Amino acid sequence: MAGGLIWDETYECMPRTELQQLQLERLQATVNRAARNVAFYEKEFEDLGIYPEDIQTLEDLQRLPFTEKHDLRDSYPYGMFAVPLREVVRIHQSVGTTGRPTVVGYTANDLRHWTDLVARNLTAGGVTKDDVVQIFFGYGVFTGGFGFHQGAEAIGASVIPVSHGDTHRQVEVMRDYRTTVMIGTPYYALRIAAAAAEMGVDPHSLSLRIGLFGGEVWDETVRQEIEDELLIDAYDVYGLSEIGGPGVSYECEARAGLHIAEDQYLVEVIDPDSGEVLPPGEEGELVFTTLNREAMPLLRYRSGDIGRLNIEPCQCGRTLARMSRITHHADDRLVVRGVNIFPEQVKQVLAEIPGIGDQFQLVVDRTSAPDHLEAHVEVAADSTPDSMGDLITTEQQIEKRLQDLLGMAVTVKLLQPGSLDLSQGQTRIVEASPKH
Ligand code: DLL
Repeated sequence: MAGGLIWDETYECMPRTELQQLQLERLQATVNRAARNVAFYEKEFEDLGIYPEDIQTLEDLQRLPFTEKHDLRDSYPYGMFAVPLREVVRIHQSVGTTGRPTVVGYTANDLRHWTDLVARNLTAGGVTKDDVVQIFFGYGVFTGGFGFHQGAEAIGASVIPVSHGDTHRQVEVMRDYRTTVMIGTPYYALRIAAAAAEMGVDPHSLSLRIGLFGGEVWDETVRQEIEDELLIDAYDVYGLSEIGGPGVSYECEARAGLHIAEDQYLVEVIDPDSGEVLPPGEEGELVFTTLNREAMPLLRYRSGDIGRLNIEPCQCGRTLARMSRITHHADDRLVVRGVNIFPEQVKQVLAEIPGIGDQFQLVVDRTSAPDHLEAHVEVAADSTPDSMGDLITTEQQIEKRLQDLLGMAVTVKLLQPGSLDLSQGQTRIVEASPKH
C-alpha cells in the first residue's frame, strides 16, 4: 500500500514534535493578528482580560473562547476580516440554508496556501498531471468548484470545469473527453451514474479511475455504490468554507481516516454540550483554529461536525493526524413550533415508503402563524407511479407518518428525481422566509 505520492513531504511527513513547535509559532502569530486587527476578537480579549502573550503553549489555546457560526453571521459581511479590503483578492461564502451567509475573504497568500492544500488532497487520492479532471462541484461563491479547480491546475492535470448542472451533459463530457477523475458531491455522482445507465453508457467504456467526493455526509455504503456503478476508487474529502474550503482534510490510499493539514489548522475535539476538550480517540465536535490565514483568522471555530482524532502514524508515511469520517453534525436540527426535528428521523420515515428516493428537504416558512413546515421529497429514479392518484396517496401516507412522528401537520410535495439542488451537498433544512 505504501508508495503513493506525497505533494509536500516537508509538511505532510514532519515529525510531530517539530510540527507542534511550528503550530505554536503560527498560533502565537495568529492570535496576535486577530487580537489587533479583528474588531470582534479585540473586544473579546478586552472583555475577558486576555492578552496575546498569554498563549505560551498549545494548551493555552483552551483559555480562549470559542468562535461560533453566529459570530460570523453577526459580523456580516466584512466584520471578521483582519486586513483592509484592498488586500482581499477573493470572497466566498457558505451558502447559508438558515439566516445570513457567512462571508470568507482570501488574500493572495491565502489563495496560494489553499491551492497548495488542495494539491496535497488530490495527490493523496492518486491524481497526477496525466489525469483529465472533471469538476462538477458548483463554481461560484461555494468553495468546492474554485477550490478543486485551482488545486488540480497546480498539479498540472487537465481540468474541465463543467460545474453543476445538466447530468446527461456530465456523462457526455466524461465519455468524449475521456475523463479519468471526477470531483463533486457523492450523491450527485450517483445521479451521474444513473444518467449514464439511462443513456446506455457502459462504465467499462469510460476512462474513469478515481473520484474525490465531499461537501456532505456520506458513508461506506454510498462509497461502495459509487465504486461499483462507476468502476472507480472513491475518496472522502472534507472542508468548510469558514476556515478556507476544501483541503482541510483528505483520505490517502489507506483510506483509514482523513489526514488533517495540521500545519495550517489546529484541531481540537470538544464535548459539544460542556465545551470541554476531549483526549484523542474520543468522539466530539471538531473545533478549528487557522494557523496561517491572513484575511480571516479564526480562533477555536466550532464546526458542528462530529468526529474523532487518531494521531497514530499512517502506513502512507504522513504524520498528520487523521479524523474519522463525519457521520453527523451537532446542530443538525430544525426547531419548528418548539419541536426539535432531526432530518435523520425524517429520513427513516421516508425509507419505509416504497418508491421514495434518498433526497428530501425540509422547508420551514416562519412568516405564517404558526410556522409552517413542508417536506419536499424526490421519488425514486426507478419508481413508476401509475397515476396522479398514486402520487397523492403517497403524499398523504407520508404526511400521516410525519404527523404521527412530529405531532404537527406537514405538507408533503413529491418531486421528480433529480430536481433538488445538490450542488453544495445535501441541504436538508431550508428556511423559506427567515425572520431576520
Ligand atoms: O462544503 C467545502 C467543501 C467543498 C468540502 C468541497 C469538501 C468538498 P461549506 O459549504 O461551508 O463548505 O460546508 C461545510 O459541509 O462543516 C460539513 O458539515 C459538511 N462537509 C463537508 N465535507 C464533508 C465530508 C464545503 N467529506 C460543511 N463529509 C462541513 C461530511 C462534510 N460532511
